[in-house]
Amino acid sequence: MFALWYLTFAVDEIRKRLAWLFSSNKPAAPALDNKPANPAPAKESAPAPAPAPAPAPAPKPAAVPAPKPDPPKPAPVVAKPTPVPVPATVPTPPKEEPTPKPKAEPVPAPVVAPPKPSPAPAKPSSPPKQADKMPIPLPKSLTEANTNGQNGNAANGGNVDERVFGGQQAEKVLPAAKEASNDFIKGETNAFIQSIKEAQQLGERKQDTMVDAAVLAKLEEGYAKLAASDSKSLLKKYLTKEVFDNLKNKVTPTFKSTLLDVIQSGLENHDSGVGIYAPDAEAYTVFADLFDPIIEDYHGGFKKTDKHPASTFGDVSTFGNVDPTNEYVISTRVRCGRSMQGYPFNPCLTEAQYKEMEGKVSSTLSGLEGELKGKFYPLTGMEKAVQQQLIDDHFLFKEGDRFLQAANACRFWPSGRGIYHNDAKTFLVWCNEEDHLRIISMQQGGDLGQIYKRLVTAVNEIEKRVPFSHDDRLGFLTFCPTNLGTTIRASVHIKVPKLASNKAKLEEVAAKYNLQVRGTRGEHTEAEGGVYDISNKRRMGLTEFEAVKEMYDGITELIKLEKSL
Ligand code: ADP
Ligand code: CIR
Repeated sequence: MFALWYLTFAVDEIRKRLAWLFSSNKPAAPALDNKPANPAPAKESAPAPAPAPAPAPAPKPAAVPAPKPDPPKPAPVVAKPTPVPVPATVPTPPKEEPTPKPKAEPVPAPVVAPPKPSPAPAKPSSPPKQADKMPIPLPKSLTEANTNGQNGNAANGGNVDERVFGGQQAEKVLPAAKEASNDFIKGETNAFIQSIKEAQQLGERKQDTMVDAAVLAKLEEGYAKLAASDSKSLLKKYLTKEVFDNLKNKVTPTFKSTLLDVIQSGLENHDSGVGIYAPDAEAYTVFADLFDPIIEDYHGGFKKTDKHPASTFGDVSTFGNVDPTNEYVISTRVRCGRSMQGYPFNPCLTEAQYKEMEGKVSSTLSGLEGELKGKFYPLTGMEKAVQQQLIDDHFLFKEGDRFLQAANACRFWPSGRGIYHNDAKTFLVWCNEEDHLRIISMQQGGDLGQIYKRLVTAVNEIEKRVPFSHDDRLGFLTFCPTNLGTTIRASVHIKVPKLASNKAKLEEVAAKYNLQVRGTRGEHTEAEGGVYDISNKRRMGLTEFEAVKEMYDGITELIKLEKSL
């Protein structure tokens, strides 16, 4: 009778502990709104020149709670030095605790050195989801006592044996009954421990593929609003309900980036042209159902089965002056983007990494000679007037880009951001704005040949010193899918008043030659004084040489047309 009572008691006790164990592991109910208590300044609709130097922007609790903890598994997609397979930039385990992934900061700003990729951090995003990372704890009574055959700590509640047989009660127990019960309990306990371990493993596996409730709620809400909007973005065009449902629970293996990390810029900015970014290189694979059709649409037919050609700058002395009579073209610029191996994209970078990268870029560029010789200017500490002048003169990236901010790409601004340029400002390198590096060659007039030659020389020199992320299919890896492949944007600032008298017509004609029209201060800006920025649109599925030629040929045709009107 007594033995039976003990057995019942003991089994019941174990059940209770098991229940506690599982309930204690449930992810804390995530707040539906992850925004920080002090929400960052409302989204600016324009690059509004950031005023005050803004002290370290308080991490804005990303719109997305994505915790991005340590990067454990070998990401399938990892960036390789130059020629590499699918994955991309990848990381090494985060060096520091994931910091909150602030969403966007207003104020902006600088660079670094030698190759050697450094450890990649975890994705600092919103409040680290503790529940995701914490292994399910075993009750002390089970881990210590039952597994070791020793008594647990009574102060902590003691283990089952102690609570059943300990103290006064134990003395009243018949030795045989105690032994029988003990064996039974131990057997049951071992089975429980085994099942708990299995549950832990299952839980950990699940955490790799599950998205928490707060992210899902934001996704559902954002998707519904986008679907009901008149947005012309490629995001809206290709994020069908089917694709959305298929992707909403996925996360990237290393940084745990979610669909929200990918699309939140387009969800917050319905006037986006594209609307998505890759928070980390693996996102291009995990969220391929969305990236692939957008890439195909933007890059003029680059299919998911296509492979980007090998990097080919071709004969740099091929191009001449795109406007020999100097009547239309004010200035010409060719840029390319590069991501440093071993570092993820903006949303996953820690502040320490930003600074480390800046150091590497700065020291690497300090080794350049001749026409490329220059100096690195960190944004941190740069006088506002100097910064604004550089922006006004089209040398420096603007500040407060709401599309980038919404994508969590402006965290820790201006830390790690900066610009390198030679004295003539014909060769420049942006550090850690949208991409890790933007390598730029530009000058007044239309001498594309000279500008391209300078760019190619610079890229070759820098590539000797820094390993960049490259994928066999996608080419050079960048944060925005519009820049993949060659990453080349060759543009002219041009005045074609007759053609531009009808902006829609200008865009239509430009599109015929695969050209894109932007405003004077770049993307998402208006033309000032009739000056348009016209450049090659596609960057994938063709070589660097062909991308530049596309601009050269197209502008030549536009000038002919302007002359004929
Ligand atoms: P990107 O994507 O190439 O970095 P943006 O559209 O953001 O381009 O423009 C960045 C800066 O480069 C802007 O200040 C823009 O005016 C300037 N820019 C682009 N093309 C030219 C050009 N041909 N001549 C002078 N400035 C240019
Ligand atoms: C948009 O969707 O309009 C912005 N996210 C910009 C997209 C393309 N431009 C870019 O800088 N690569």
